Amino acid sequence: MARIPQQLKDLWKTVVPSDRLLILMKPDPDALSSAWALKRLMSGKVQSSQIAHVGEIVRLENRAMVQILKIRSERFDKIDVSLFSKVALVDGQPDQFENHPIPAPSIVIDHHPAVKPFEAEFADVRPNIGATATIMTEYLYRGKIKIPRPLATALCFGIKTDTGGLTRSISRKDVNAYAHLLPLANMTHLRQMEHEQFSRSDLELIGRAIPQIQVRKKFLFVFLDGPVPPDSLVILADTFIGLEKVSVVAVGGTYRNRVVVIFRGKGPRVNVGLIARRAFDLIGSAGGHKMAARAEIRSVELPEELDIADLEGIRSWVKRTIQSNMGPRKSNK
Ligand SMILES: [Mn+2]
Repeated sequence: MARIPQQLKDLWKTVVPSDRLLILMKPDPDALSSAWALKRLMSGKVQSSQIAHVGEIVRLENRAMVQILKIRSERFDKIDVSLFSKVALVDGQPDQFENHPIPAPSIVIDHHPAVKPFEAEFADVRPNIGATATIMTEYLYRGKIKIPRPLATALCFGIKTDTGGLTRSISRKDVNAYAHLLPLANMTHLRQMEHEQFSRSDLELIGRAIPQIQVRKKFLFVFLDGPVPPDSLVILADTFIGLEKVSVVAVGGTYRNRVVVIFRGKGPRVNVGLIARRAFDLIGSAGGHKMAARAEIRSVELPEELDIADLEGIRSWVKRTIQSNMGPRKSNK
C-alpha cells in the first residue's frame, strides 16, 4: 500500500492535537478491540484518549478479554463527559444507545445496518463487513501503524466472535484482516479467552437447569425458577445448543419483573429470530437473527390471566407460545 488512504486522512482530520477523545462502545469482543484499535490509531493525533463501555462487562468472554489482554476501559456512567472534547463511537450507532444518553459523537465506525440517520463529522458504516475489528484492522494496516501483539489478539477475537468463528456474515475483507492479524496475535491468549465460557455460578445454574430440560424433537426448552440474570440465560442457551440433533433452544426465566427468553438455533432452515418475533413481538419485544434471538415481556404485558409470580403458568404459556410459532413459514403464493 503506497500511501495513506484518504479515508484515514479524513478520520485524522476530525481531531486536533489538543483533543481529549472519549471512545464509547457497548462491550463485546468486537467493540472492545475496535475501541482499542481506534485509541492506537489516534495516538499522537490527540492529547489523550479514553475508552469507556456503556453497560457492564458481564459476559465472561469480555471479562476474560479485558483481564488477559489488559484493556483499560472505564464504565461510562463513571466518566465525567465534560473532561472530553470529542467523542467517538465504535461498533454501534447513536440510536442504539437510547437507554444511555451519550454525547453526540464526532466519529462513528460501525458495521451494523443504519437504522436511523445520524450526524457525525466522520462516519464509516459498512454493513457488509462481519466485524468492526476488520474495518479497524484495515485502517491500521493501510496507515502502516504497527499492531502490538495484545491488540492483534484482541482484533482476532473480535472478528472471530462477531462472525461465529468465521462462519457467518463473513466477507472477503474479514478473511484478509484475520489472515493479516493471525501471525501477530498471541494464540495462547486467544485460546484462553475462547475457552473461558462460564463462571462457577453459571456452572451451578447449568446443574440446576439440566433436570428441568424438556426436549421434544429438535426443540429444547427450559424455564428456570427464581430470578436469573439474562446474561446467565445466554450462557445456558449457548451451552444447550451444543446438544446433538437439537436445532432450536429456548431458555427462559424471570428477572426484574420481566420474562426473558433467549433463543439459539443451529442447522439449515432454522430462524430463531423469526420464531421469537412471531411468538412474542406483539406482546412484548422480540428480535434477533437466524441463530440468536431474544424476547422480553414485562409483567404488565403478560396475558391478563397470568401473574409473573405464577411460575408454572408462565412456563407453560411461554412453551406453548413458542411451539405454536415454530411451524414452517406460511407461503404467500
Ligand atoms: Mn460488531
